[in-house]
Amino acid sequence: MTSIVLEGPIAELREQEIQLLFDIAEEIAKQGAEAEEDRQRLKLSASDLRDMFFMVVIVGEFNAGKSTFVNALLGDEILPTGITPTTEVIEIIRYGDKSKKPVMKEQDAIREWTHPNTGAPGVVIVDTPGTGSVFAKHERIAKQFLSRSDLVLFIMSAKKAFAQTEKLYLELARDYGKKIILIVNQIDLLDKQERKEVEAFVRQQISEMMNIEPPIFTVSAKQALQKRSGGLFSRNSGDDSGMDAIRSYLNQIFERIPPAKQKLIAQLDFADSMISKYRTKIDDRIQLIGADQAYVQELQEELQNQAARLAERLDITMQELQRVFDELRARGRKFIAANLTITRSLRAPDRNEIQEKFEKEVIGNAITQISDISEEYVNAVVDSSRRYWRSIIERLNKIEAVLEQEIGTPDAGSYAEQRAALQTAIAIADAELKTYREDSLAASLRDIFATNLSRFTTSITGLVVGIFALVLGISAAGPVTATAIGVIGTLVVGPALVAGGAAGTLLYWRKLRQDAYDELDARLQKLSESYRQALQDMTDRERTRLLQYGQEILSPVFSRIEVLSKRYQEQRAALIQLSSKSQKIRTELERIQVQVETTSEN
Ligand SMILES: Nc1nc2c(ncn2[C@@H]2O[C@H](COP(=O)(O)OP(=O)(O)OP(=O)(O)O)[C@@H](O)[C@H]2O)c(=O)[nH]1
Ligand SMILES: [Mg+2]
Repeated sequence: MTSIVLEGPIAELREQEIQLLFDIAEEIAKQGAEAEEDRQRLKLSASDLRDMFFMVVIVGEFNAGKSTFVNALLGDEILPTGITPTTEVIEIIRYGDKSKKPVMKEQDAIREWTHPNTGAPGVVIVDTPGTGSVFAKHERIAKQFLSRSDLVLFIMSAKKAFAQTEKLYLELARDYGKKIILIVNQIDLLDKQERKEVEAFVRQQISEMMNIEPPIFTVSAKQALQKRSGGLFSRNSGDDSGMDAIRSYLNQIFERIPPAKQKLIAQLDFADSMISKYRTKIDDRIQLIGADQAYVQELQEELQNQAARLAERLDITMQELQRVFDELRARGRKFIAANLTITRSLRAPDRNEIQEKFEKEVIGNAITQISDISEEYVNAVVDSSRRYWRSIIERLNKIEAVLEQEIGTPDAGSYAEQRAALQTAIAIADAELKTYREDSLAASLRDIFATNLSRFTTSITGLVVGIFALVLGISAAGPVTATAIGVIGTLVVGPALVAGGAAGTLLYWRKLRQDAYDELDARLQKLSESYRQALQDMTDRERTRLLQYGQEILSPVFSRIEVLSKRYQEQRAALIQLSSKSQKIRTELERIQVQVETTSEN
């Protein structure tokens, strides 16, 4: 096999470029199966760089005249041509002795020839089965050669320009960053006017559809072949087939920059196209995951806000309750001051009358107020919790929708896990939401409050009535409550009653009232405490529920998203680094003068 031996700086650059191609292949391996094809291409490119031949690949629709064109370039009719789909294998023509027999390779998918007219040592011409032909079984290999190519000659028939499959191959070549030359063949079948029209049409189509502007040539491969002017780079054969213009263009390409350097540049272009392809992919993912993270942040903030709102709301409620209790206290004191007096005691009031009076004047509508306020709080908590859980579910669903776009990517595995975790999170949030529907929270609190209140009413009226009964000796109205006896007994009754005398009596009554005030305060304090406690407990339970959900259910979901995001950032950084390596090689490559020596080896 003939190959180019490189020496000096360009040999060093070749090594760097081979390394770069391998590094890219390794980096994109992280993208899993979807990158497998590209990885193979990169490795092939690297090994092509070792062989160091410049590969000119001919592609186009079947019957466009590709094989005829190659024969015309060689000035030798070695490849089969015909009006039916003809080329069945990839035909590789290397530089070398023509007398060698062609060799079949790669399970008969490739046939290798040698011919002295490939143009220069190191230049290889590759003819492919036509796109859209019955031999598309070799399509995969044809595409492989397209990706390895250093120069693509795209042949179209003047009679049938721009078939669908042609467009696909052109796009592929463009996306690989290949240098493309477009050749409109069979122009002998058109008159002068038609040629112009076809050329204009092709130029317009390729610029509009592909957004590229490759050089376009028109040719009659058939006529060129008849002239038998051989050699890729032979000039001025003097035929009017259009082949001369193509040859001189190719000559220019190689004169300006020798094949070895072109090869390095072409493969560097390919490397760059791979880097940018995967950068786009990763950037897209970073954007997606960024959306996830934004939702996640919103969720976490929402969680904090919700807890803070609960605390705030509880404060306001407690203030409202306190006002009611304060009023209750003021009325209670007034009642005691007005009724627990010597004058009043002389009138010997009826026990039921006192109880009624106390309930009417002191308790009044406090019970309704208290239960209204607390009920309002419970309802507010239930409402906002409901809203909260609904918004959690909605946001989680959004994240799930984002994740769904990621299914089928190499990270599908971790996304599947992520989704499972999310679904669990959603199910739990759903269940939480349901608990409010059953309204058990409000009901249980209402029970607690009802019990508290009735206990209070009973005990405070019992206390007051008991004091009156004991002091005024109206126990005939009914039994004095044990509580009242207990309180009064230990506090004042005994010693005061014994004291006697006018001053003693006054003192006694003052002390009695003071004790009654204290007792009222203490009981109110206890009641208000029990309210605060019940509301606080409920609020705490709610907060715990939120925080626990945050820690146990949401955190794992979030941390996985963060891990993914970090991974993507790393991948992006790695690609950026590879890109700057490539840039460095390119700069070096453009600077050096290439010393090319050729040798033959086998
Ligand atoms: N008139 C005319 N016919 C041509 C020209 N070039 C090729 N042909 C004819 O077109 C037919 C197809 O040519 P091929 O070279 O086999 O075409 P191909 O693109 O290699 O076709 P596949 O191998 O099937 O993909 C043959 O009959 C050729 O003789 C040309 O410039 N003018
Ligand atoms: Mg052919």
